[in-house]
Amino acid sequence: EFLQSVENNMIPMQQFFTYYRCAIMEIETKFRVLNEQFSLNGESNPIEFIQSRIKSYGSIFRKIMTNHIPRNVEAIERDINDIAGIRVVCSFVQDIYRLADCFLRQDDITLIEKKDYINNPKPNGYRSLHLIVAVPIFLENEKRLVKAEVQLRTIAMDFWASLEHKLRYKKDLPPYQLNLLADDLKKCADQSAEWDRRMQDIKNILESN
Ligand code: 0O2
Repeated sequence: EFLQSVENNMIPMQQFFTYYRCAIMEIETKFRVLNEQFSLNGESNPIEFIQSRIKSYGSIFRKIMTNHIPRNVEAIERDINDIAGIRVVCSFVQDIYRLADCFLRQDDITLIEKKDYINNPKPNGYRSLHLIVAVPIFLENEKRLVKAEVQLRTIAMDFWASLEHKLRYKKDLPPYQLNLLADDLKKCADQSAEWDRRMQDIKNILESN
């Protein structure tokens, strides 16, 4: 049904997803270039790894249903920000903000929204810096602005989020057990935030001497 709604709006499915794949390529390259440049300055590479994904049909369709998004291409492009998702994982929190600043200063990147869940974690303990951006992609006869969600996190934040993600989809446990696990995960989130702070402090001391 979702496929049909996109096809009916004249953008063949393959082309629709190609735009987002191109946006991912552009953004990944920008972060890889920054990673190289930081190492030229005599610093170690700030990025541990980058993971990118195109949102699945099922997941796009669920969002259409839960957020009551009209089933046409314009609405899907306008209302779903994370069809293209790029996750940049670093060791240290300060590198996240530095990379985000360098990326956002580039004159072809338009910031649509910034959500700082590092300084303002979600109540469950989730931390990451989210940037919703638009990036131009250059095709044979047109330039197209494509939206993407960039998530920047530390290894510790990423480790936590992947475990918490499993809990979110675990519906077959009794509620009391889910609550206990959620409480435990919140404690782990607080401890990992503390760990990130201490590791950063140690790095700063090592670099200042
Ligand atoms: P998936 O499976 O990772 O794609 P929006 O996406 O804008 O409609 P919201 O909540 O305003 O909804 O956006 P937000 O807070 O920026 O979160 C979007 C994405 O961040 C999520 O995508 C997750 O990848 C991640 N995220 C946000 N909160 C949490 C959390 O509490 N735990 C974990 N593990 N990840 C989180 P999706 O589409 O929900 O999921």
